[in-house]
Amino acid sequence: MTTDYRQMWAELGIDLDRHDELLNAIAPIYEEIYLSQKDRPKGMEFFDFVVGNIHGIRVHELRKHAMNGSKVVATYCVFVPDEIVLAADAIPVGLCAGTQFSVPIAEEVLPHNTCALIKSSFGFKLGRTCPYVQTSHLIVGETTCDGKKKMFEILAEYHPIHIMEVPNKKTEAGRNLWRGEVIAFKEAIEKLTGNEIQADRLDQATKLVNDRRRALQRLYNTRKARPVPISGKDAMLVTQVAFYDDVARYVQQVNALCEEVEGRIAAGKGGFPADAPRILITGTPMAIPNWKLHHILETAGAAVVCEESCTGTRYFSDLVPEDGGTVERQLGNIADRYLQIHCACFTPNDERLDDIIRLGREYQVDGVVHNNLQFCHTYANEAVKVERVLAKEGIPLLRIETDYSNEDAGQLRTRVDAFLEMIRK
Ligand code: BJ8
Repeated sequence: MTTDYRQMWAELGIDLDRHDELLNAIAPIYEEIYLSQKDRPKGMEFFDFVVGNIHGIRVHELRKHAMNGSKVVATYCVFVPDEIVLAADAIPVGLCAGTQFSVPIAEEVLPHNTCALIKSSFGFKLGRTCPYVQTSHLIVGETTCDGKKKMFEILAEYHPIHIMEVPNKKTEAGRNLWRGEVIAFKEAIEKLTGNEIQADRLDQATKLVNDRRRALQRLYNTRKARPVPISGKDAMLVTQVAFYDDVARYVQQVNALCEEVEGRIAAGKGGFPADAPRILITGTPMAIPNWKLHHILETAGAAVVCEESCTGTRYFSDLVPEDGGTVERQLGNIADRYLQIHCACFTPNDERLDDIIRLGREYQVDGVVHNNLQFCHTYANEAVKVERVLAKEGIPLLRIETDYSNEDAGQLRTRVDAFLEMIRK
């Protein structure tokens, strides 16, 4: 892969030596974490191929699109409505933000005590190691947390940025503010692309993005079965790839995978023994290639059956109504749906607590792991309430605070082993 696309990466301004180091580091990790799993669904081959070519084929597609005069819009948060970007004939793409590799580069500028997700994403731009950001014409940031908000101010010195203001409260005033932000975003995208968004295009884009949500809902439903027919690692990878891939192709691949996995359920076939402890992970998102916690849990004998996070259920659980008909009405539908995301940036955010309990029951979990990126204060504080509601429900909880490095892997393993032992008693 490094030889095939070198010319393209050089043209994108990528630091080739550093980039080689990054790709060379990811390949063996993927091999160890993913390819070593036994009896995986055949449908995972597509996702292995996507990761194996993560900076190649898809970037090439985006670049071709850009060379034809179209635009690529990069995002860091599930609050940014892909529907609007697609309706203007632009392509949305979620940016790399899940590796320790880019953290030290970011720390040359940003404070050390900033969450790894923020540092990783900033480090990719600063170190010129992410071809997605290099291909994009606009980064869309948001005001979800203070660290990101201030990082975007600095990132704006390196790349064109549009910021969406996300309200702190889901009140009527908050809803109106957010509706205004969605309209402003639509106008910014129209200005960027030179395309005025039409009602039929917005309706089509809504249907397409809903298809992606429906496919992921279908996949997650299979994880409710006992034995669970697909590993948590694989299921999460499928969600992670959603942020990069062409939407229509992705929907087709996920549905094909679901068909196969549903066949496994019918045959009583699972990736884990039926009595493997079933774990729900909740908390901060896990961007590619952050697979650490799933790997530790599943190699310790647990089955991760659900993720309540933005690389999990928060990404796809609610559909946008498909009854638009006018641009104005559909923008309202979009704004209202996105405001249903239960991110810890809201106060109060009790709906997330309800979600955790509901998902715990639906997926018949034996325990919950609260995954917190170090220095993420919103999720760390909300974990106090998560702990209380789970205690009331009698569901064991393990609170983890970690980053992207592997330094704490041994310690995490010990804590996970003790947690699973307690569950098994
Ligand atoms: S909607 S969870 S994707 S903001 S982990 S950068 S909150 S300090 S990622 Fe998120 Fe959107 Fe919310 Fe989802 Fe800040 Fe916390 Fe870091 Fe975070």
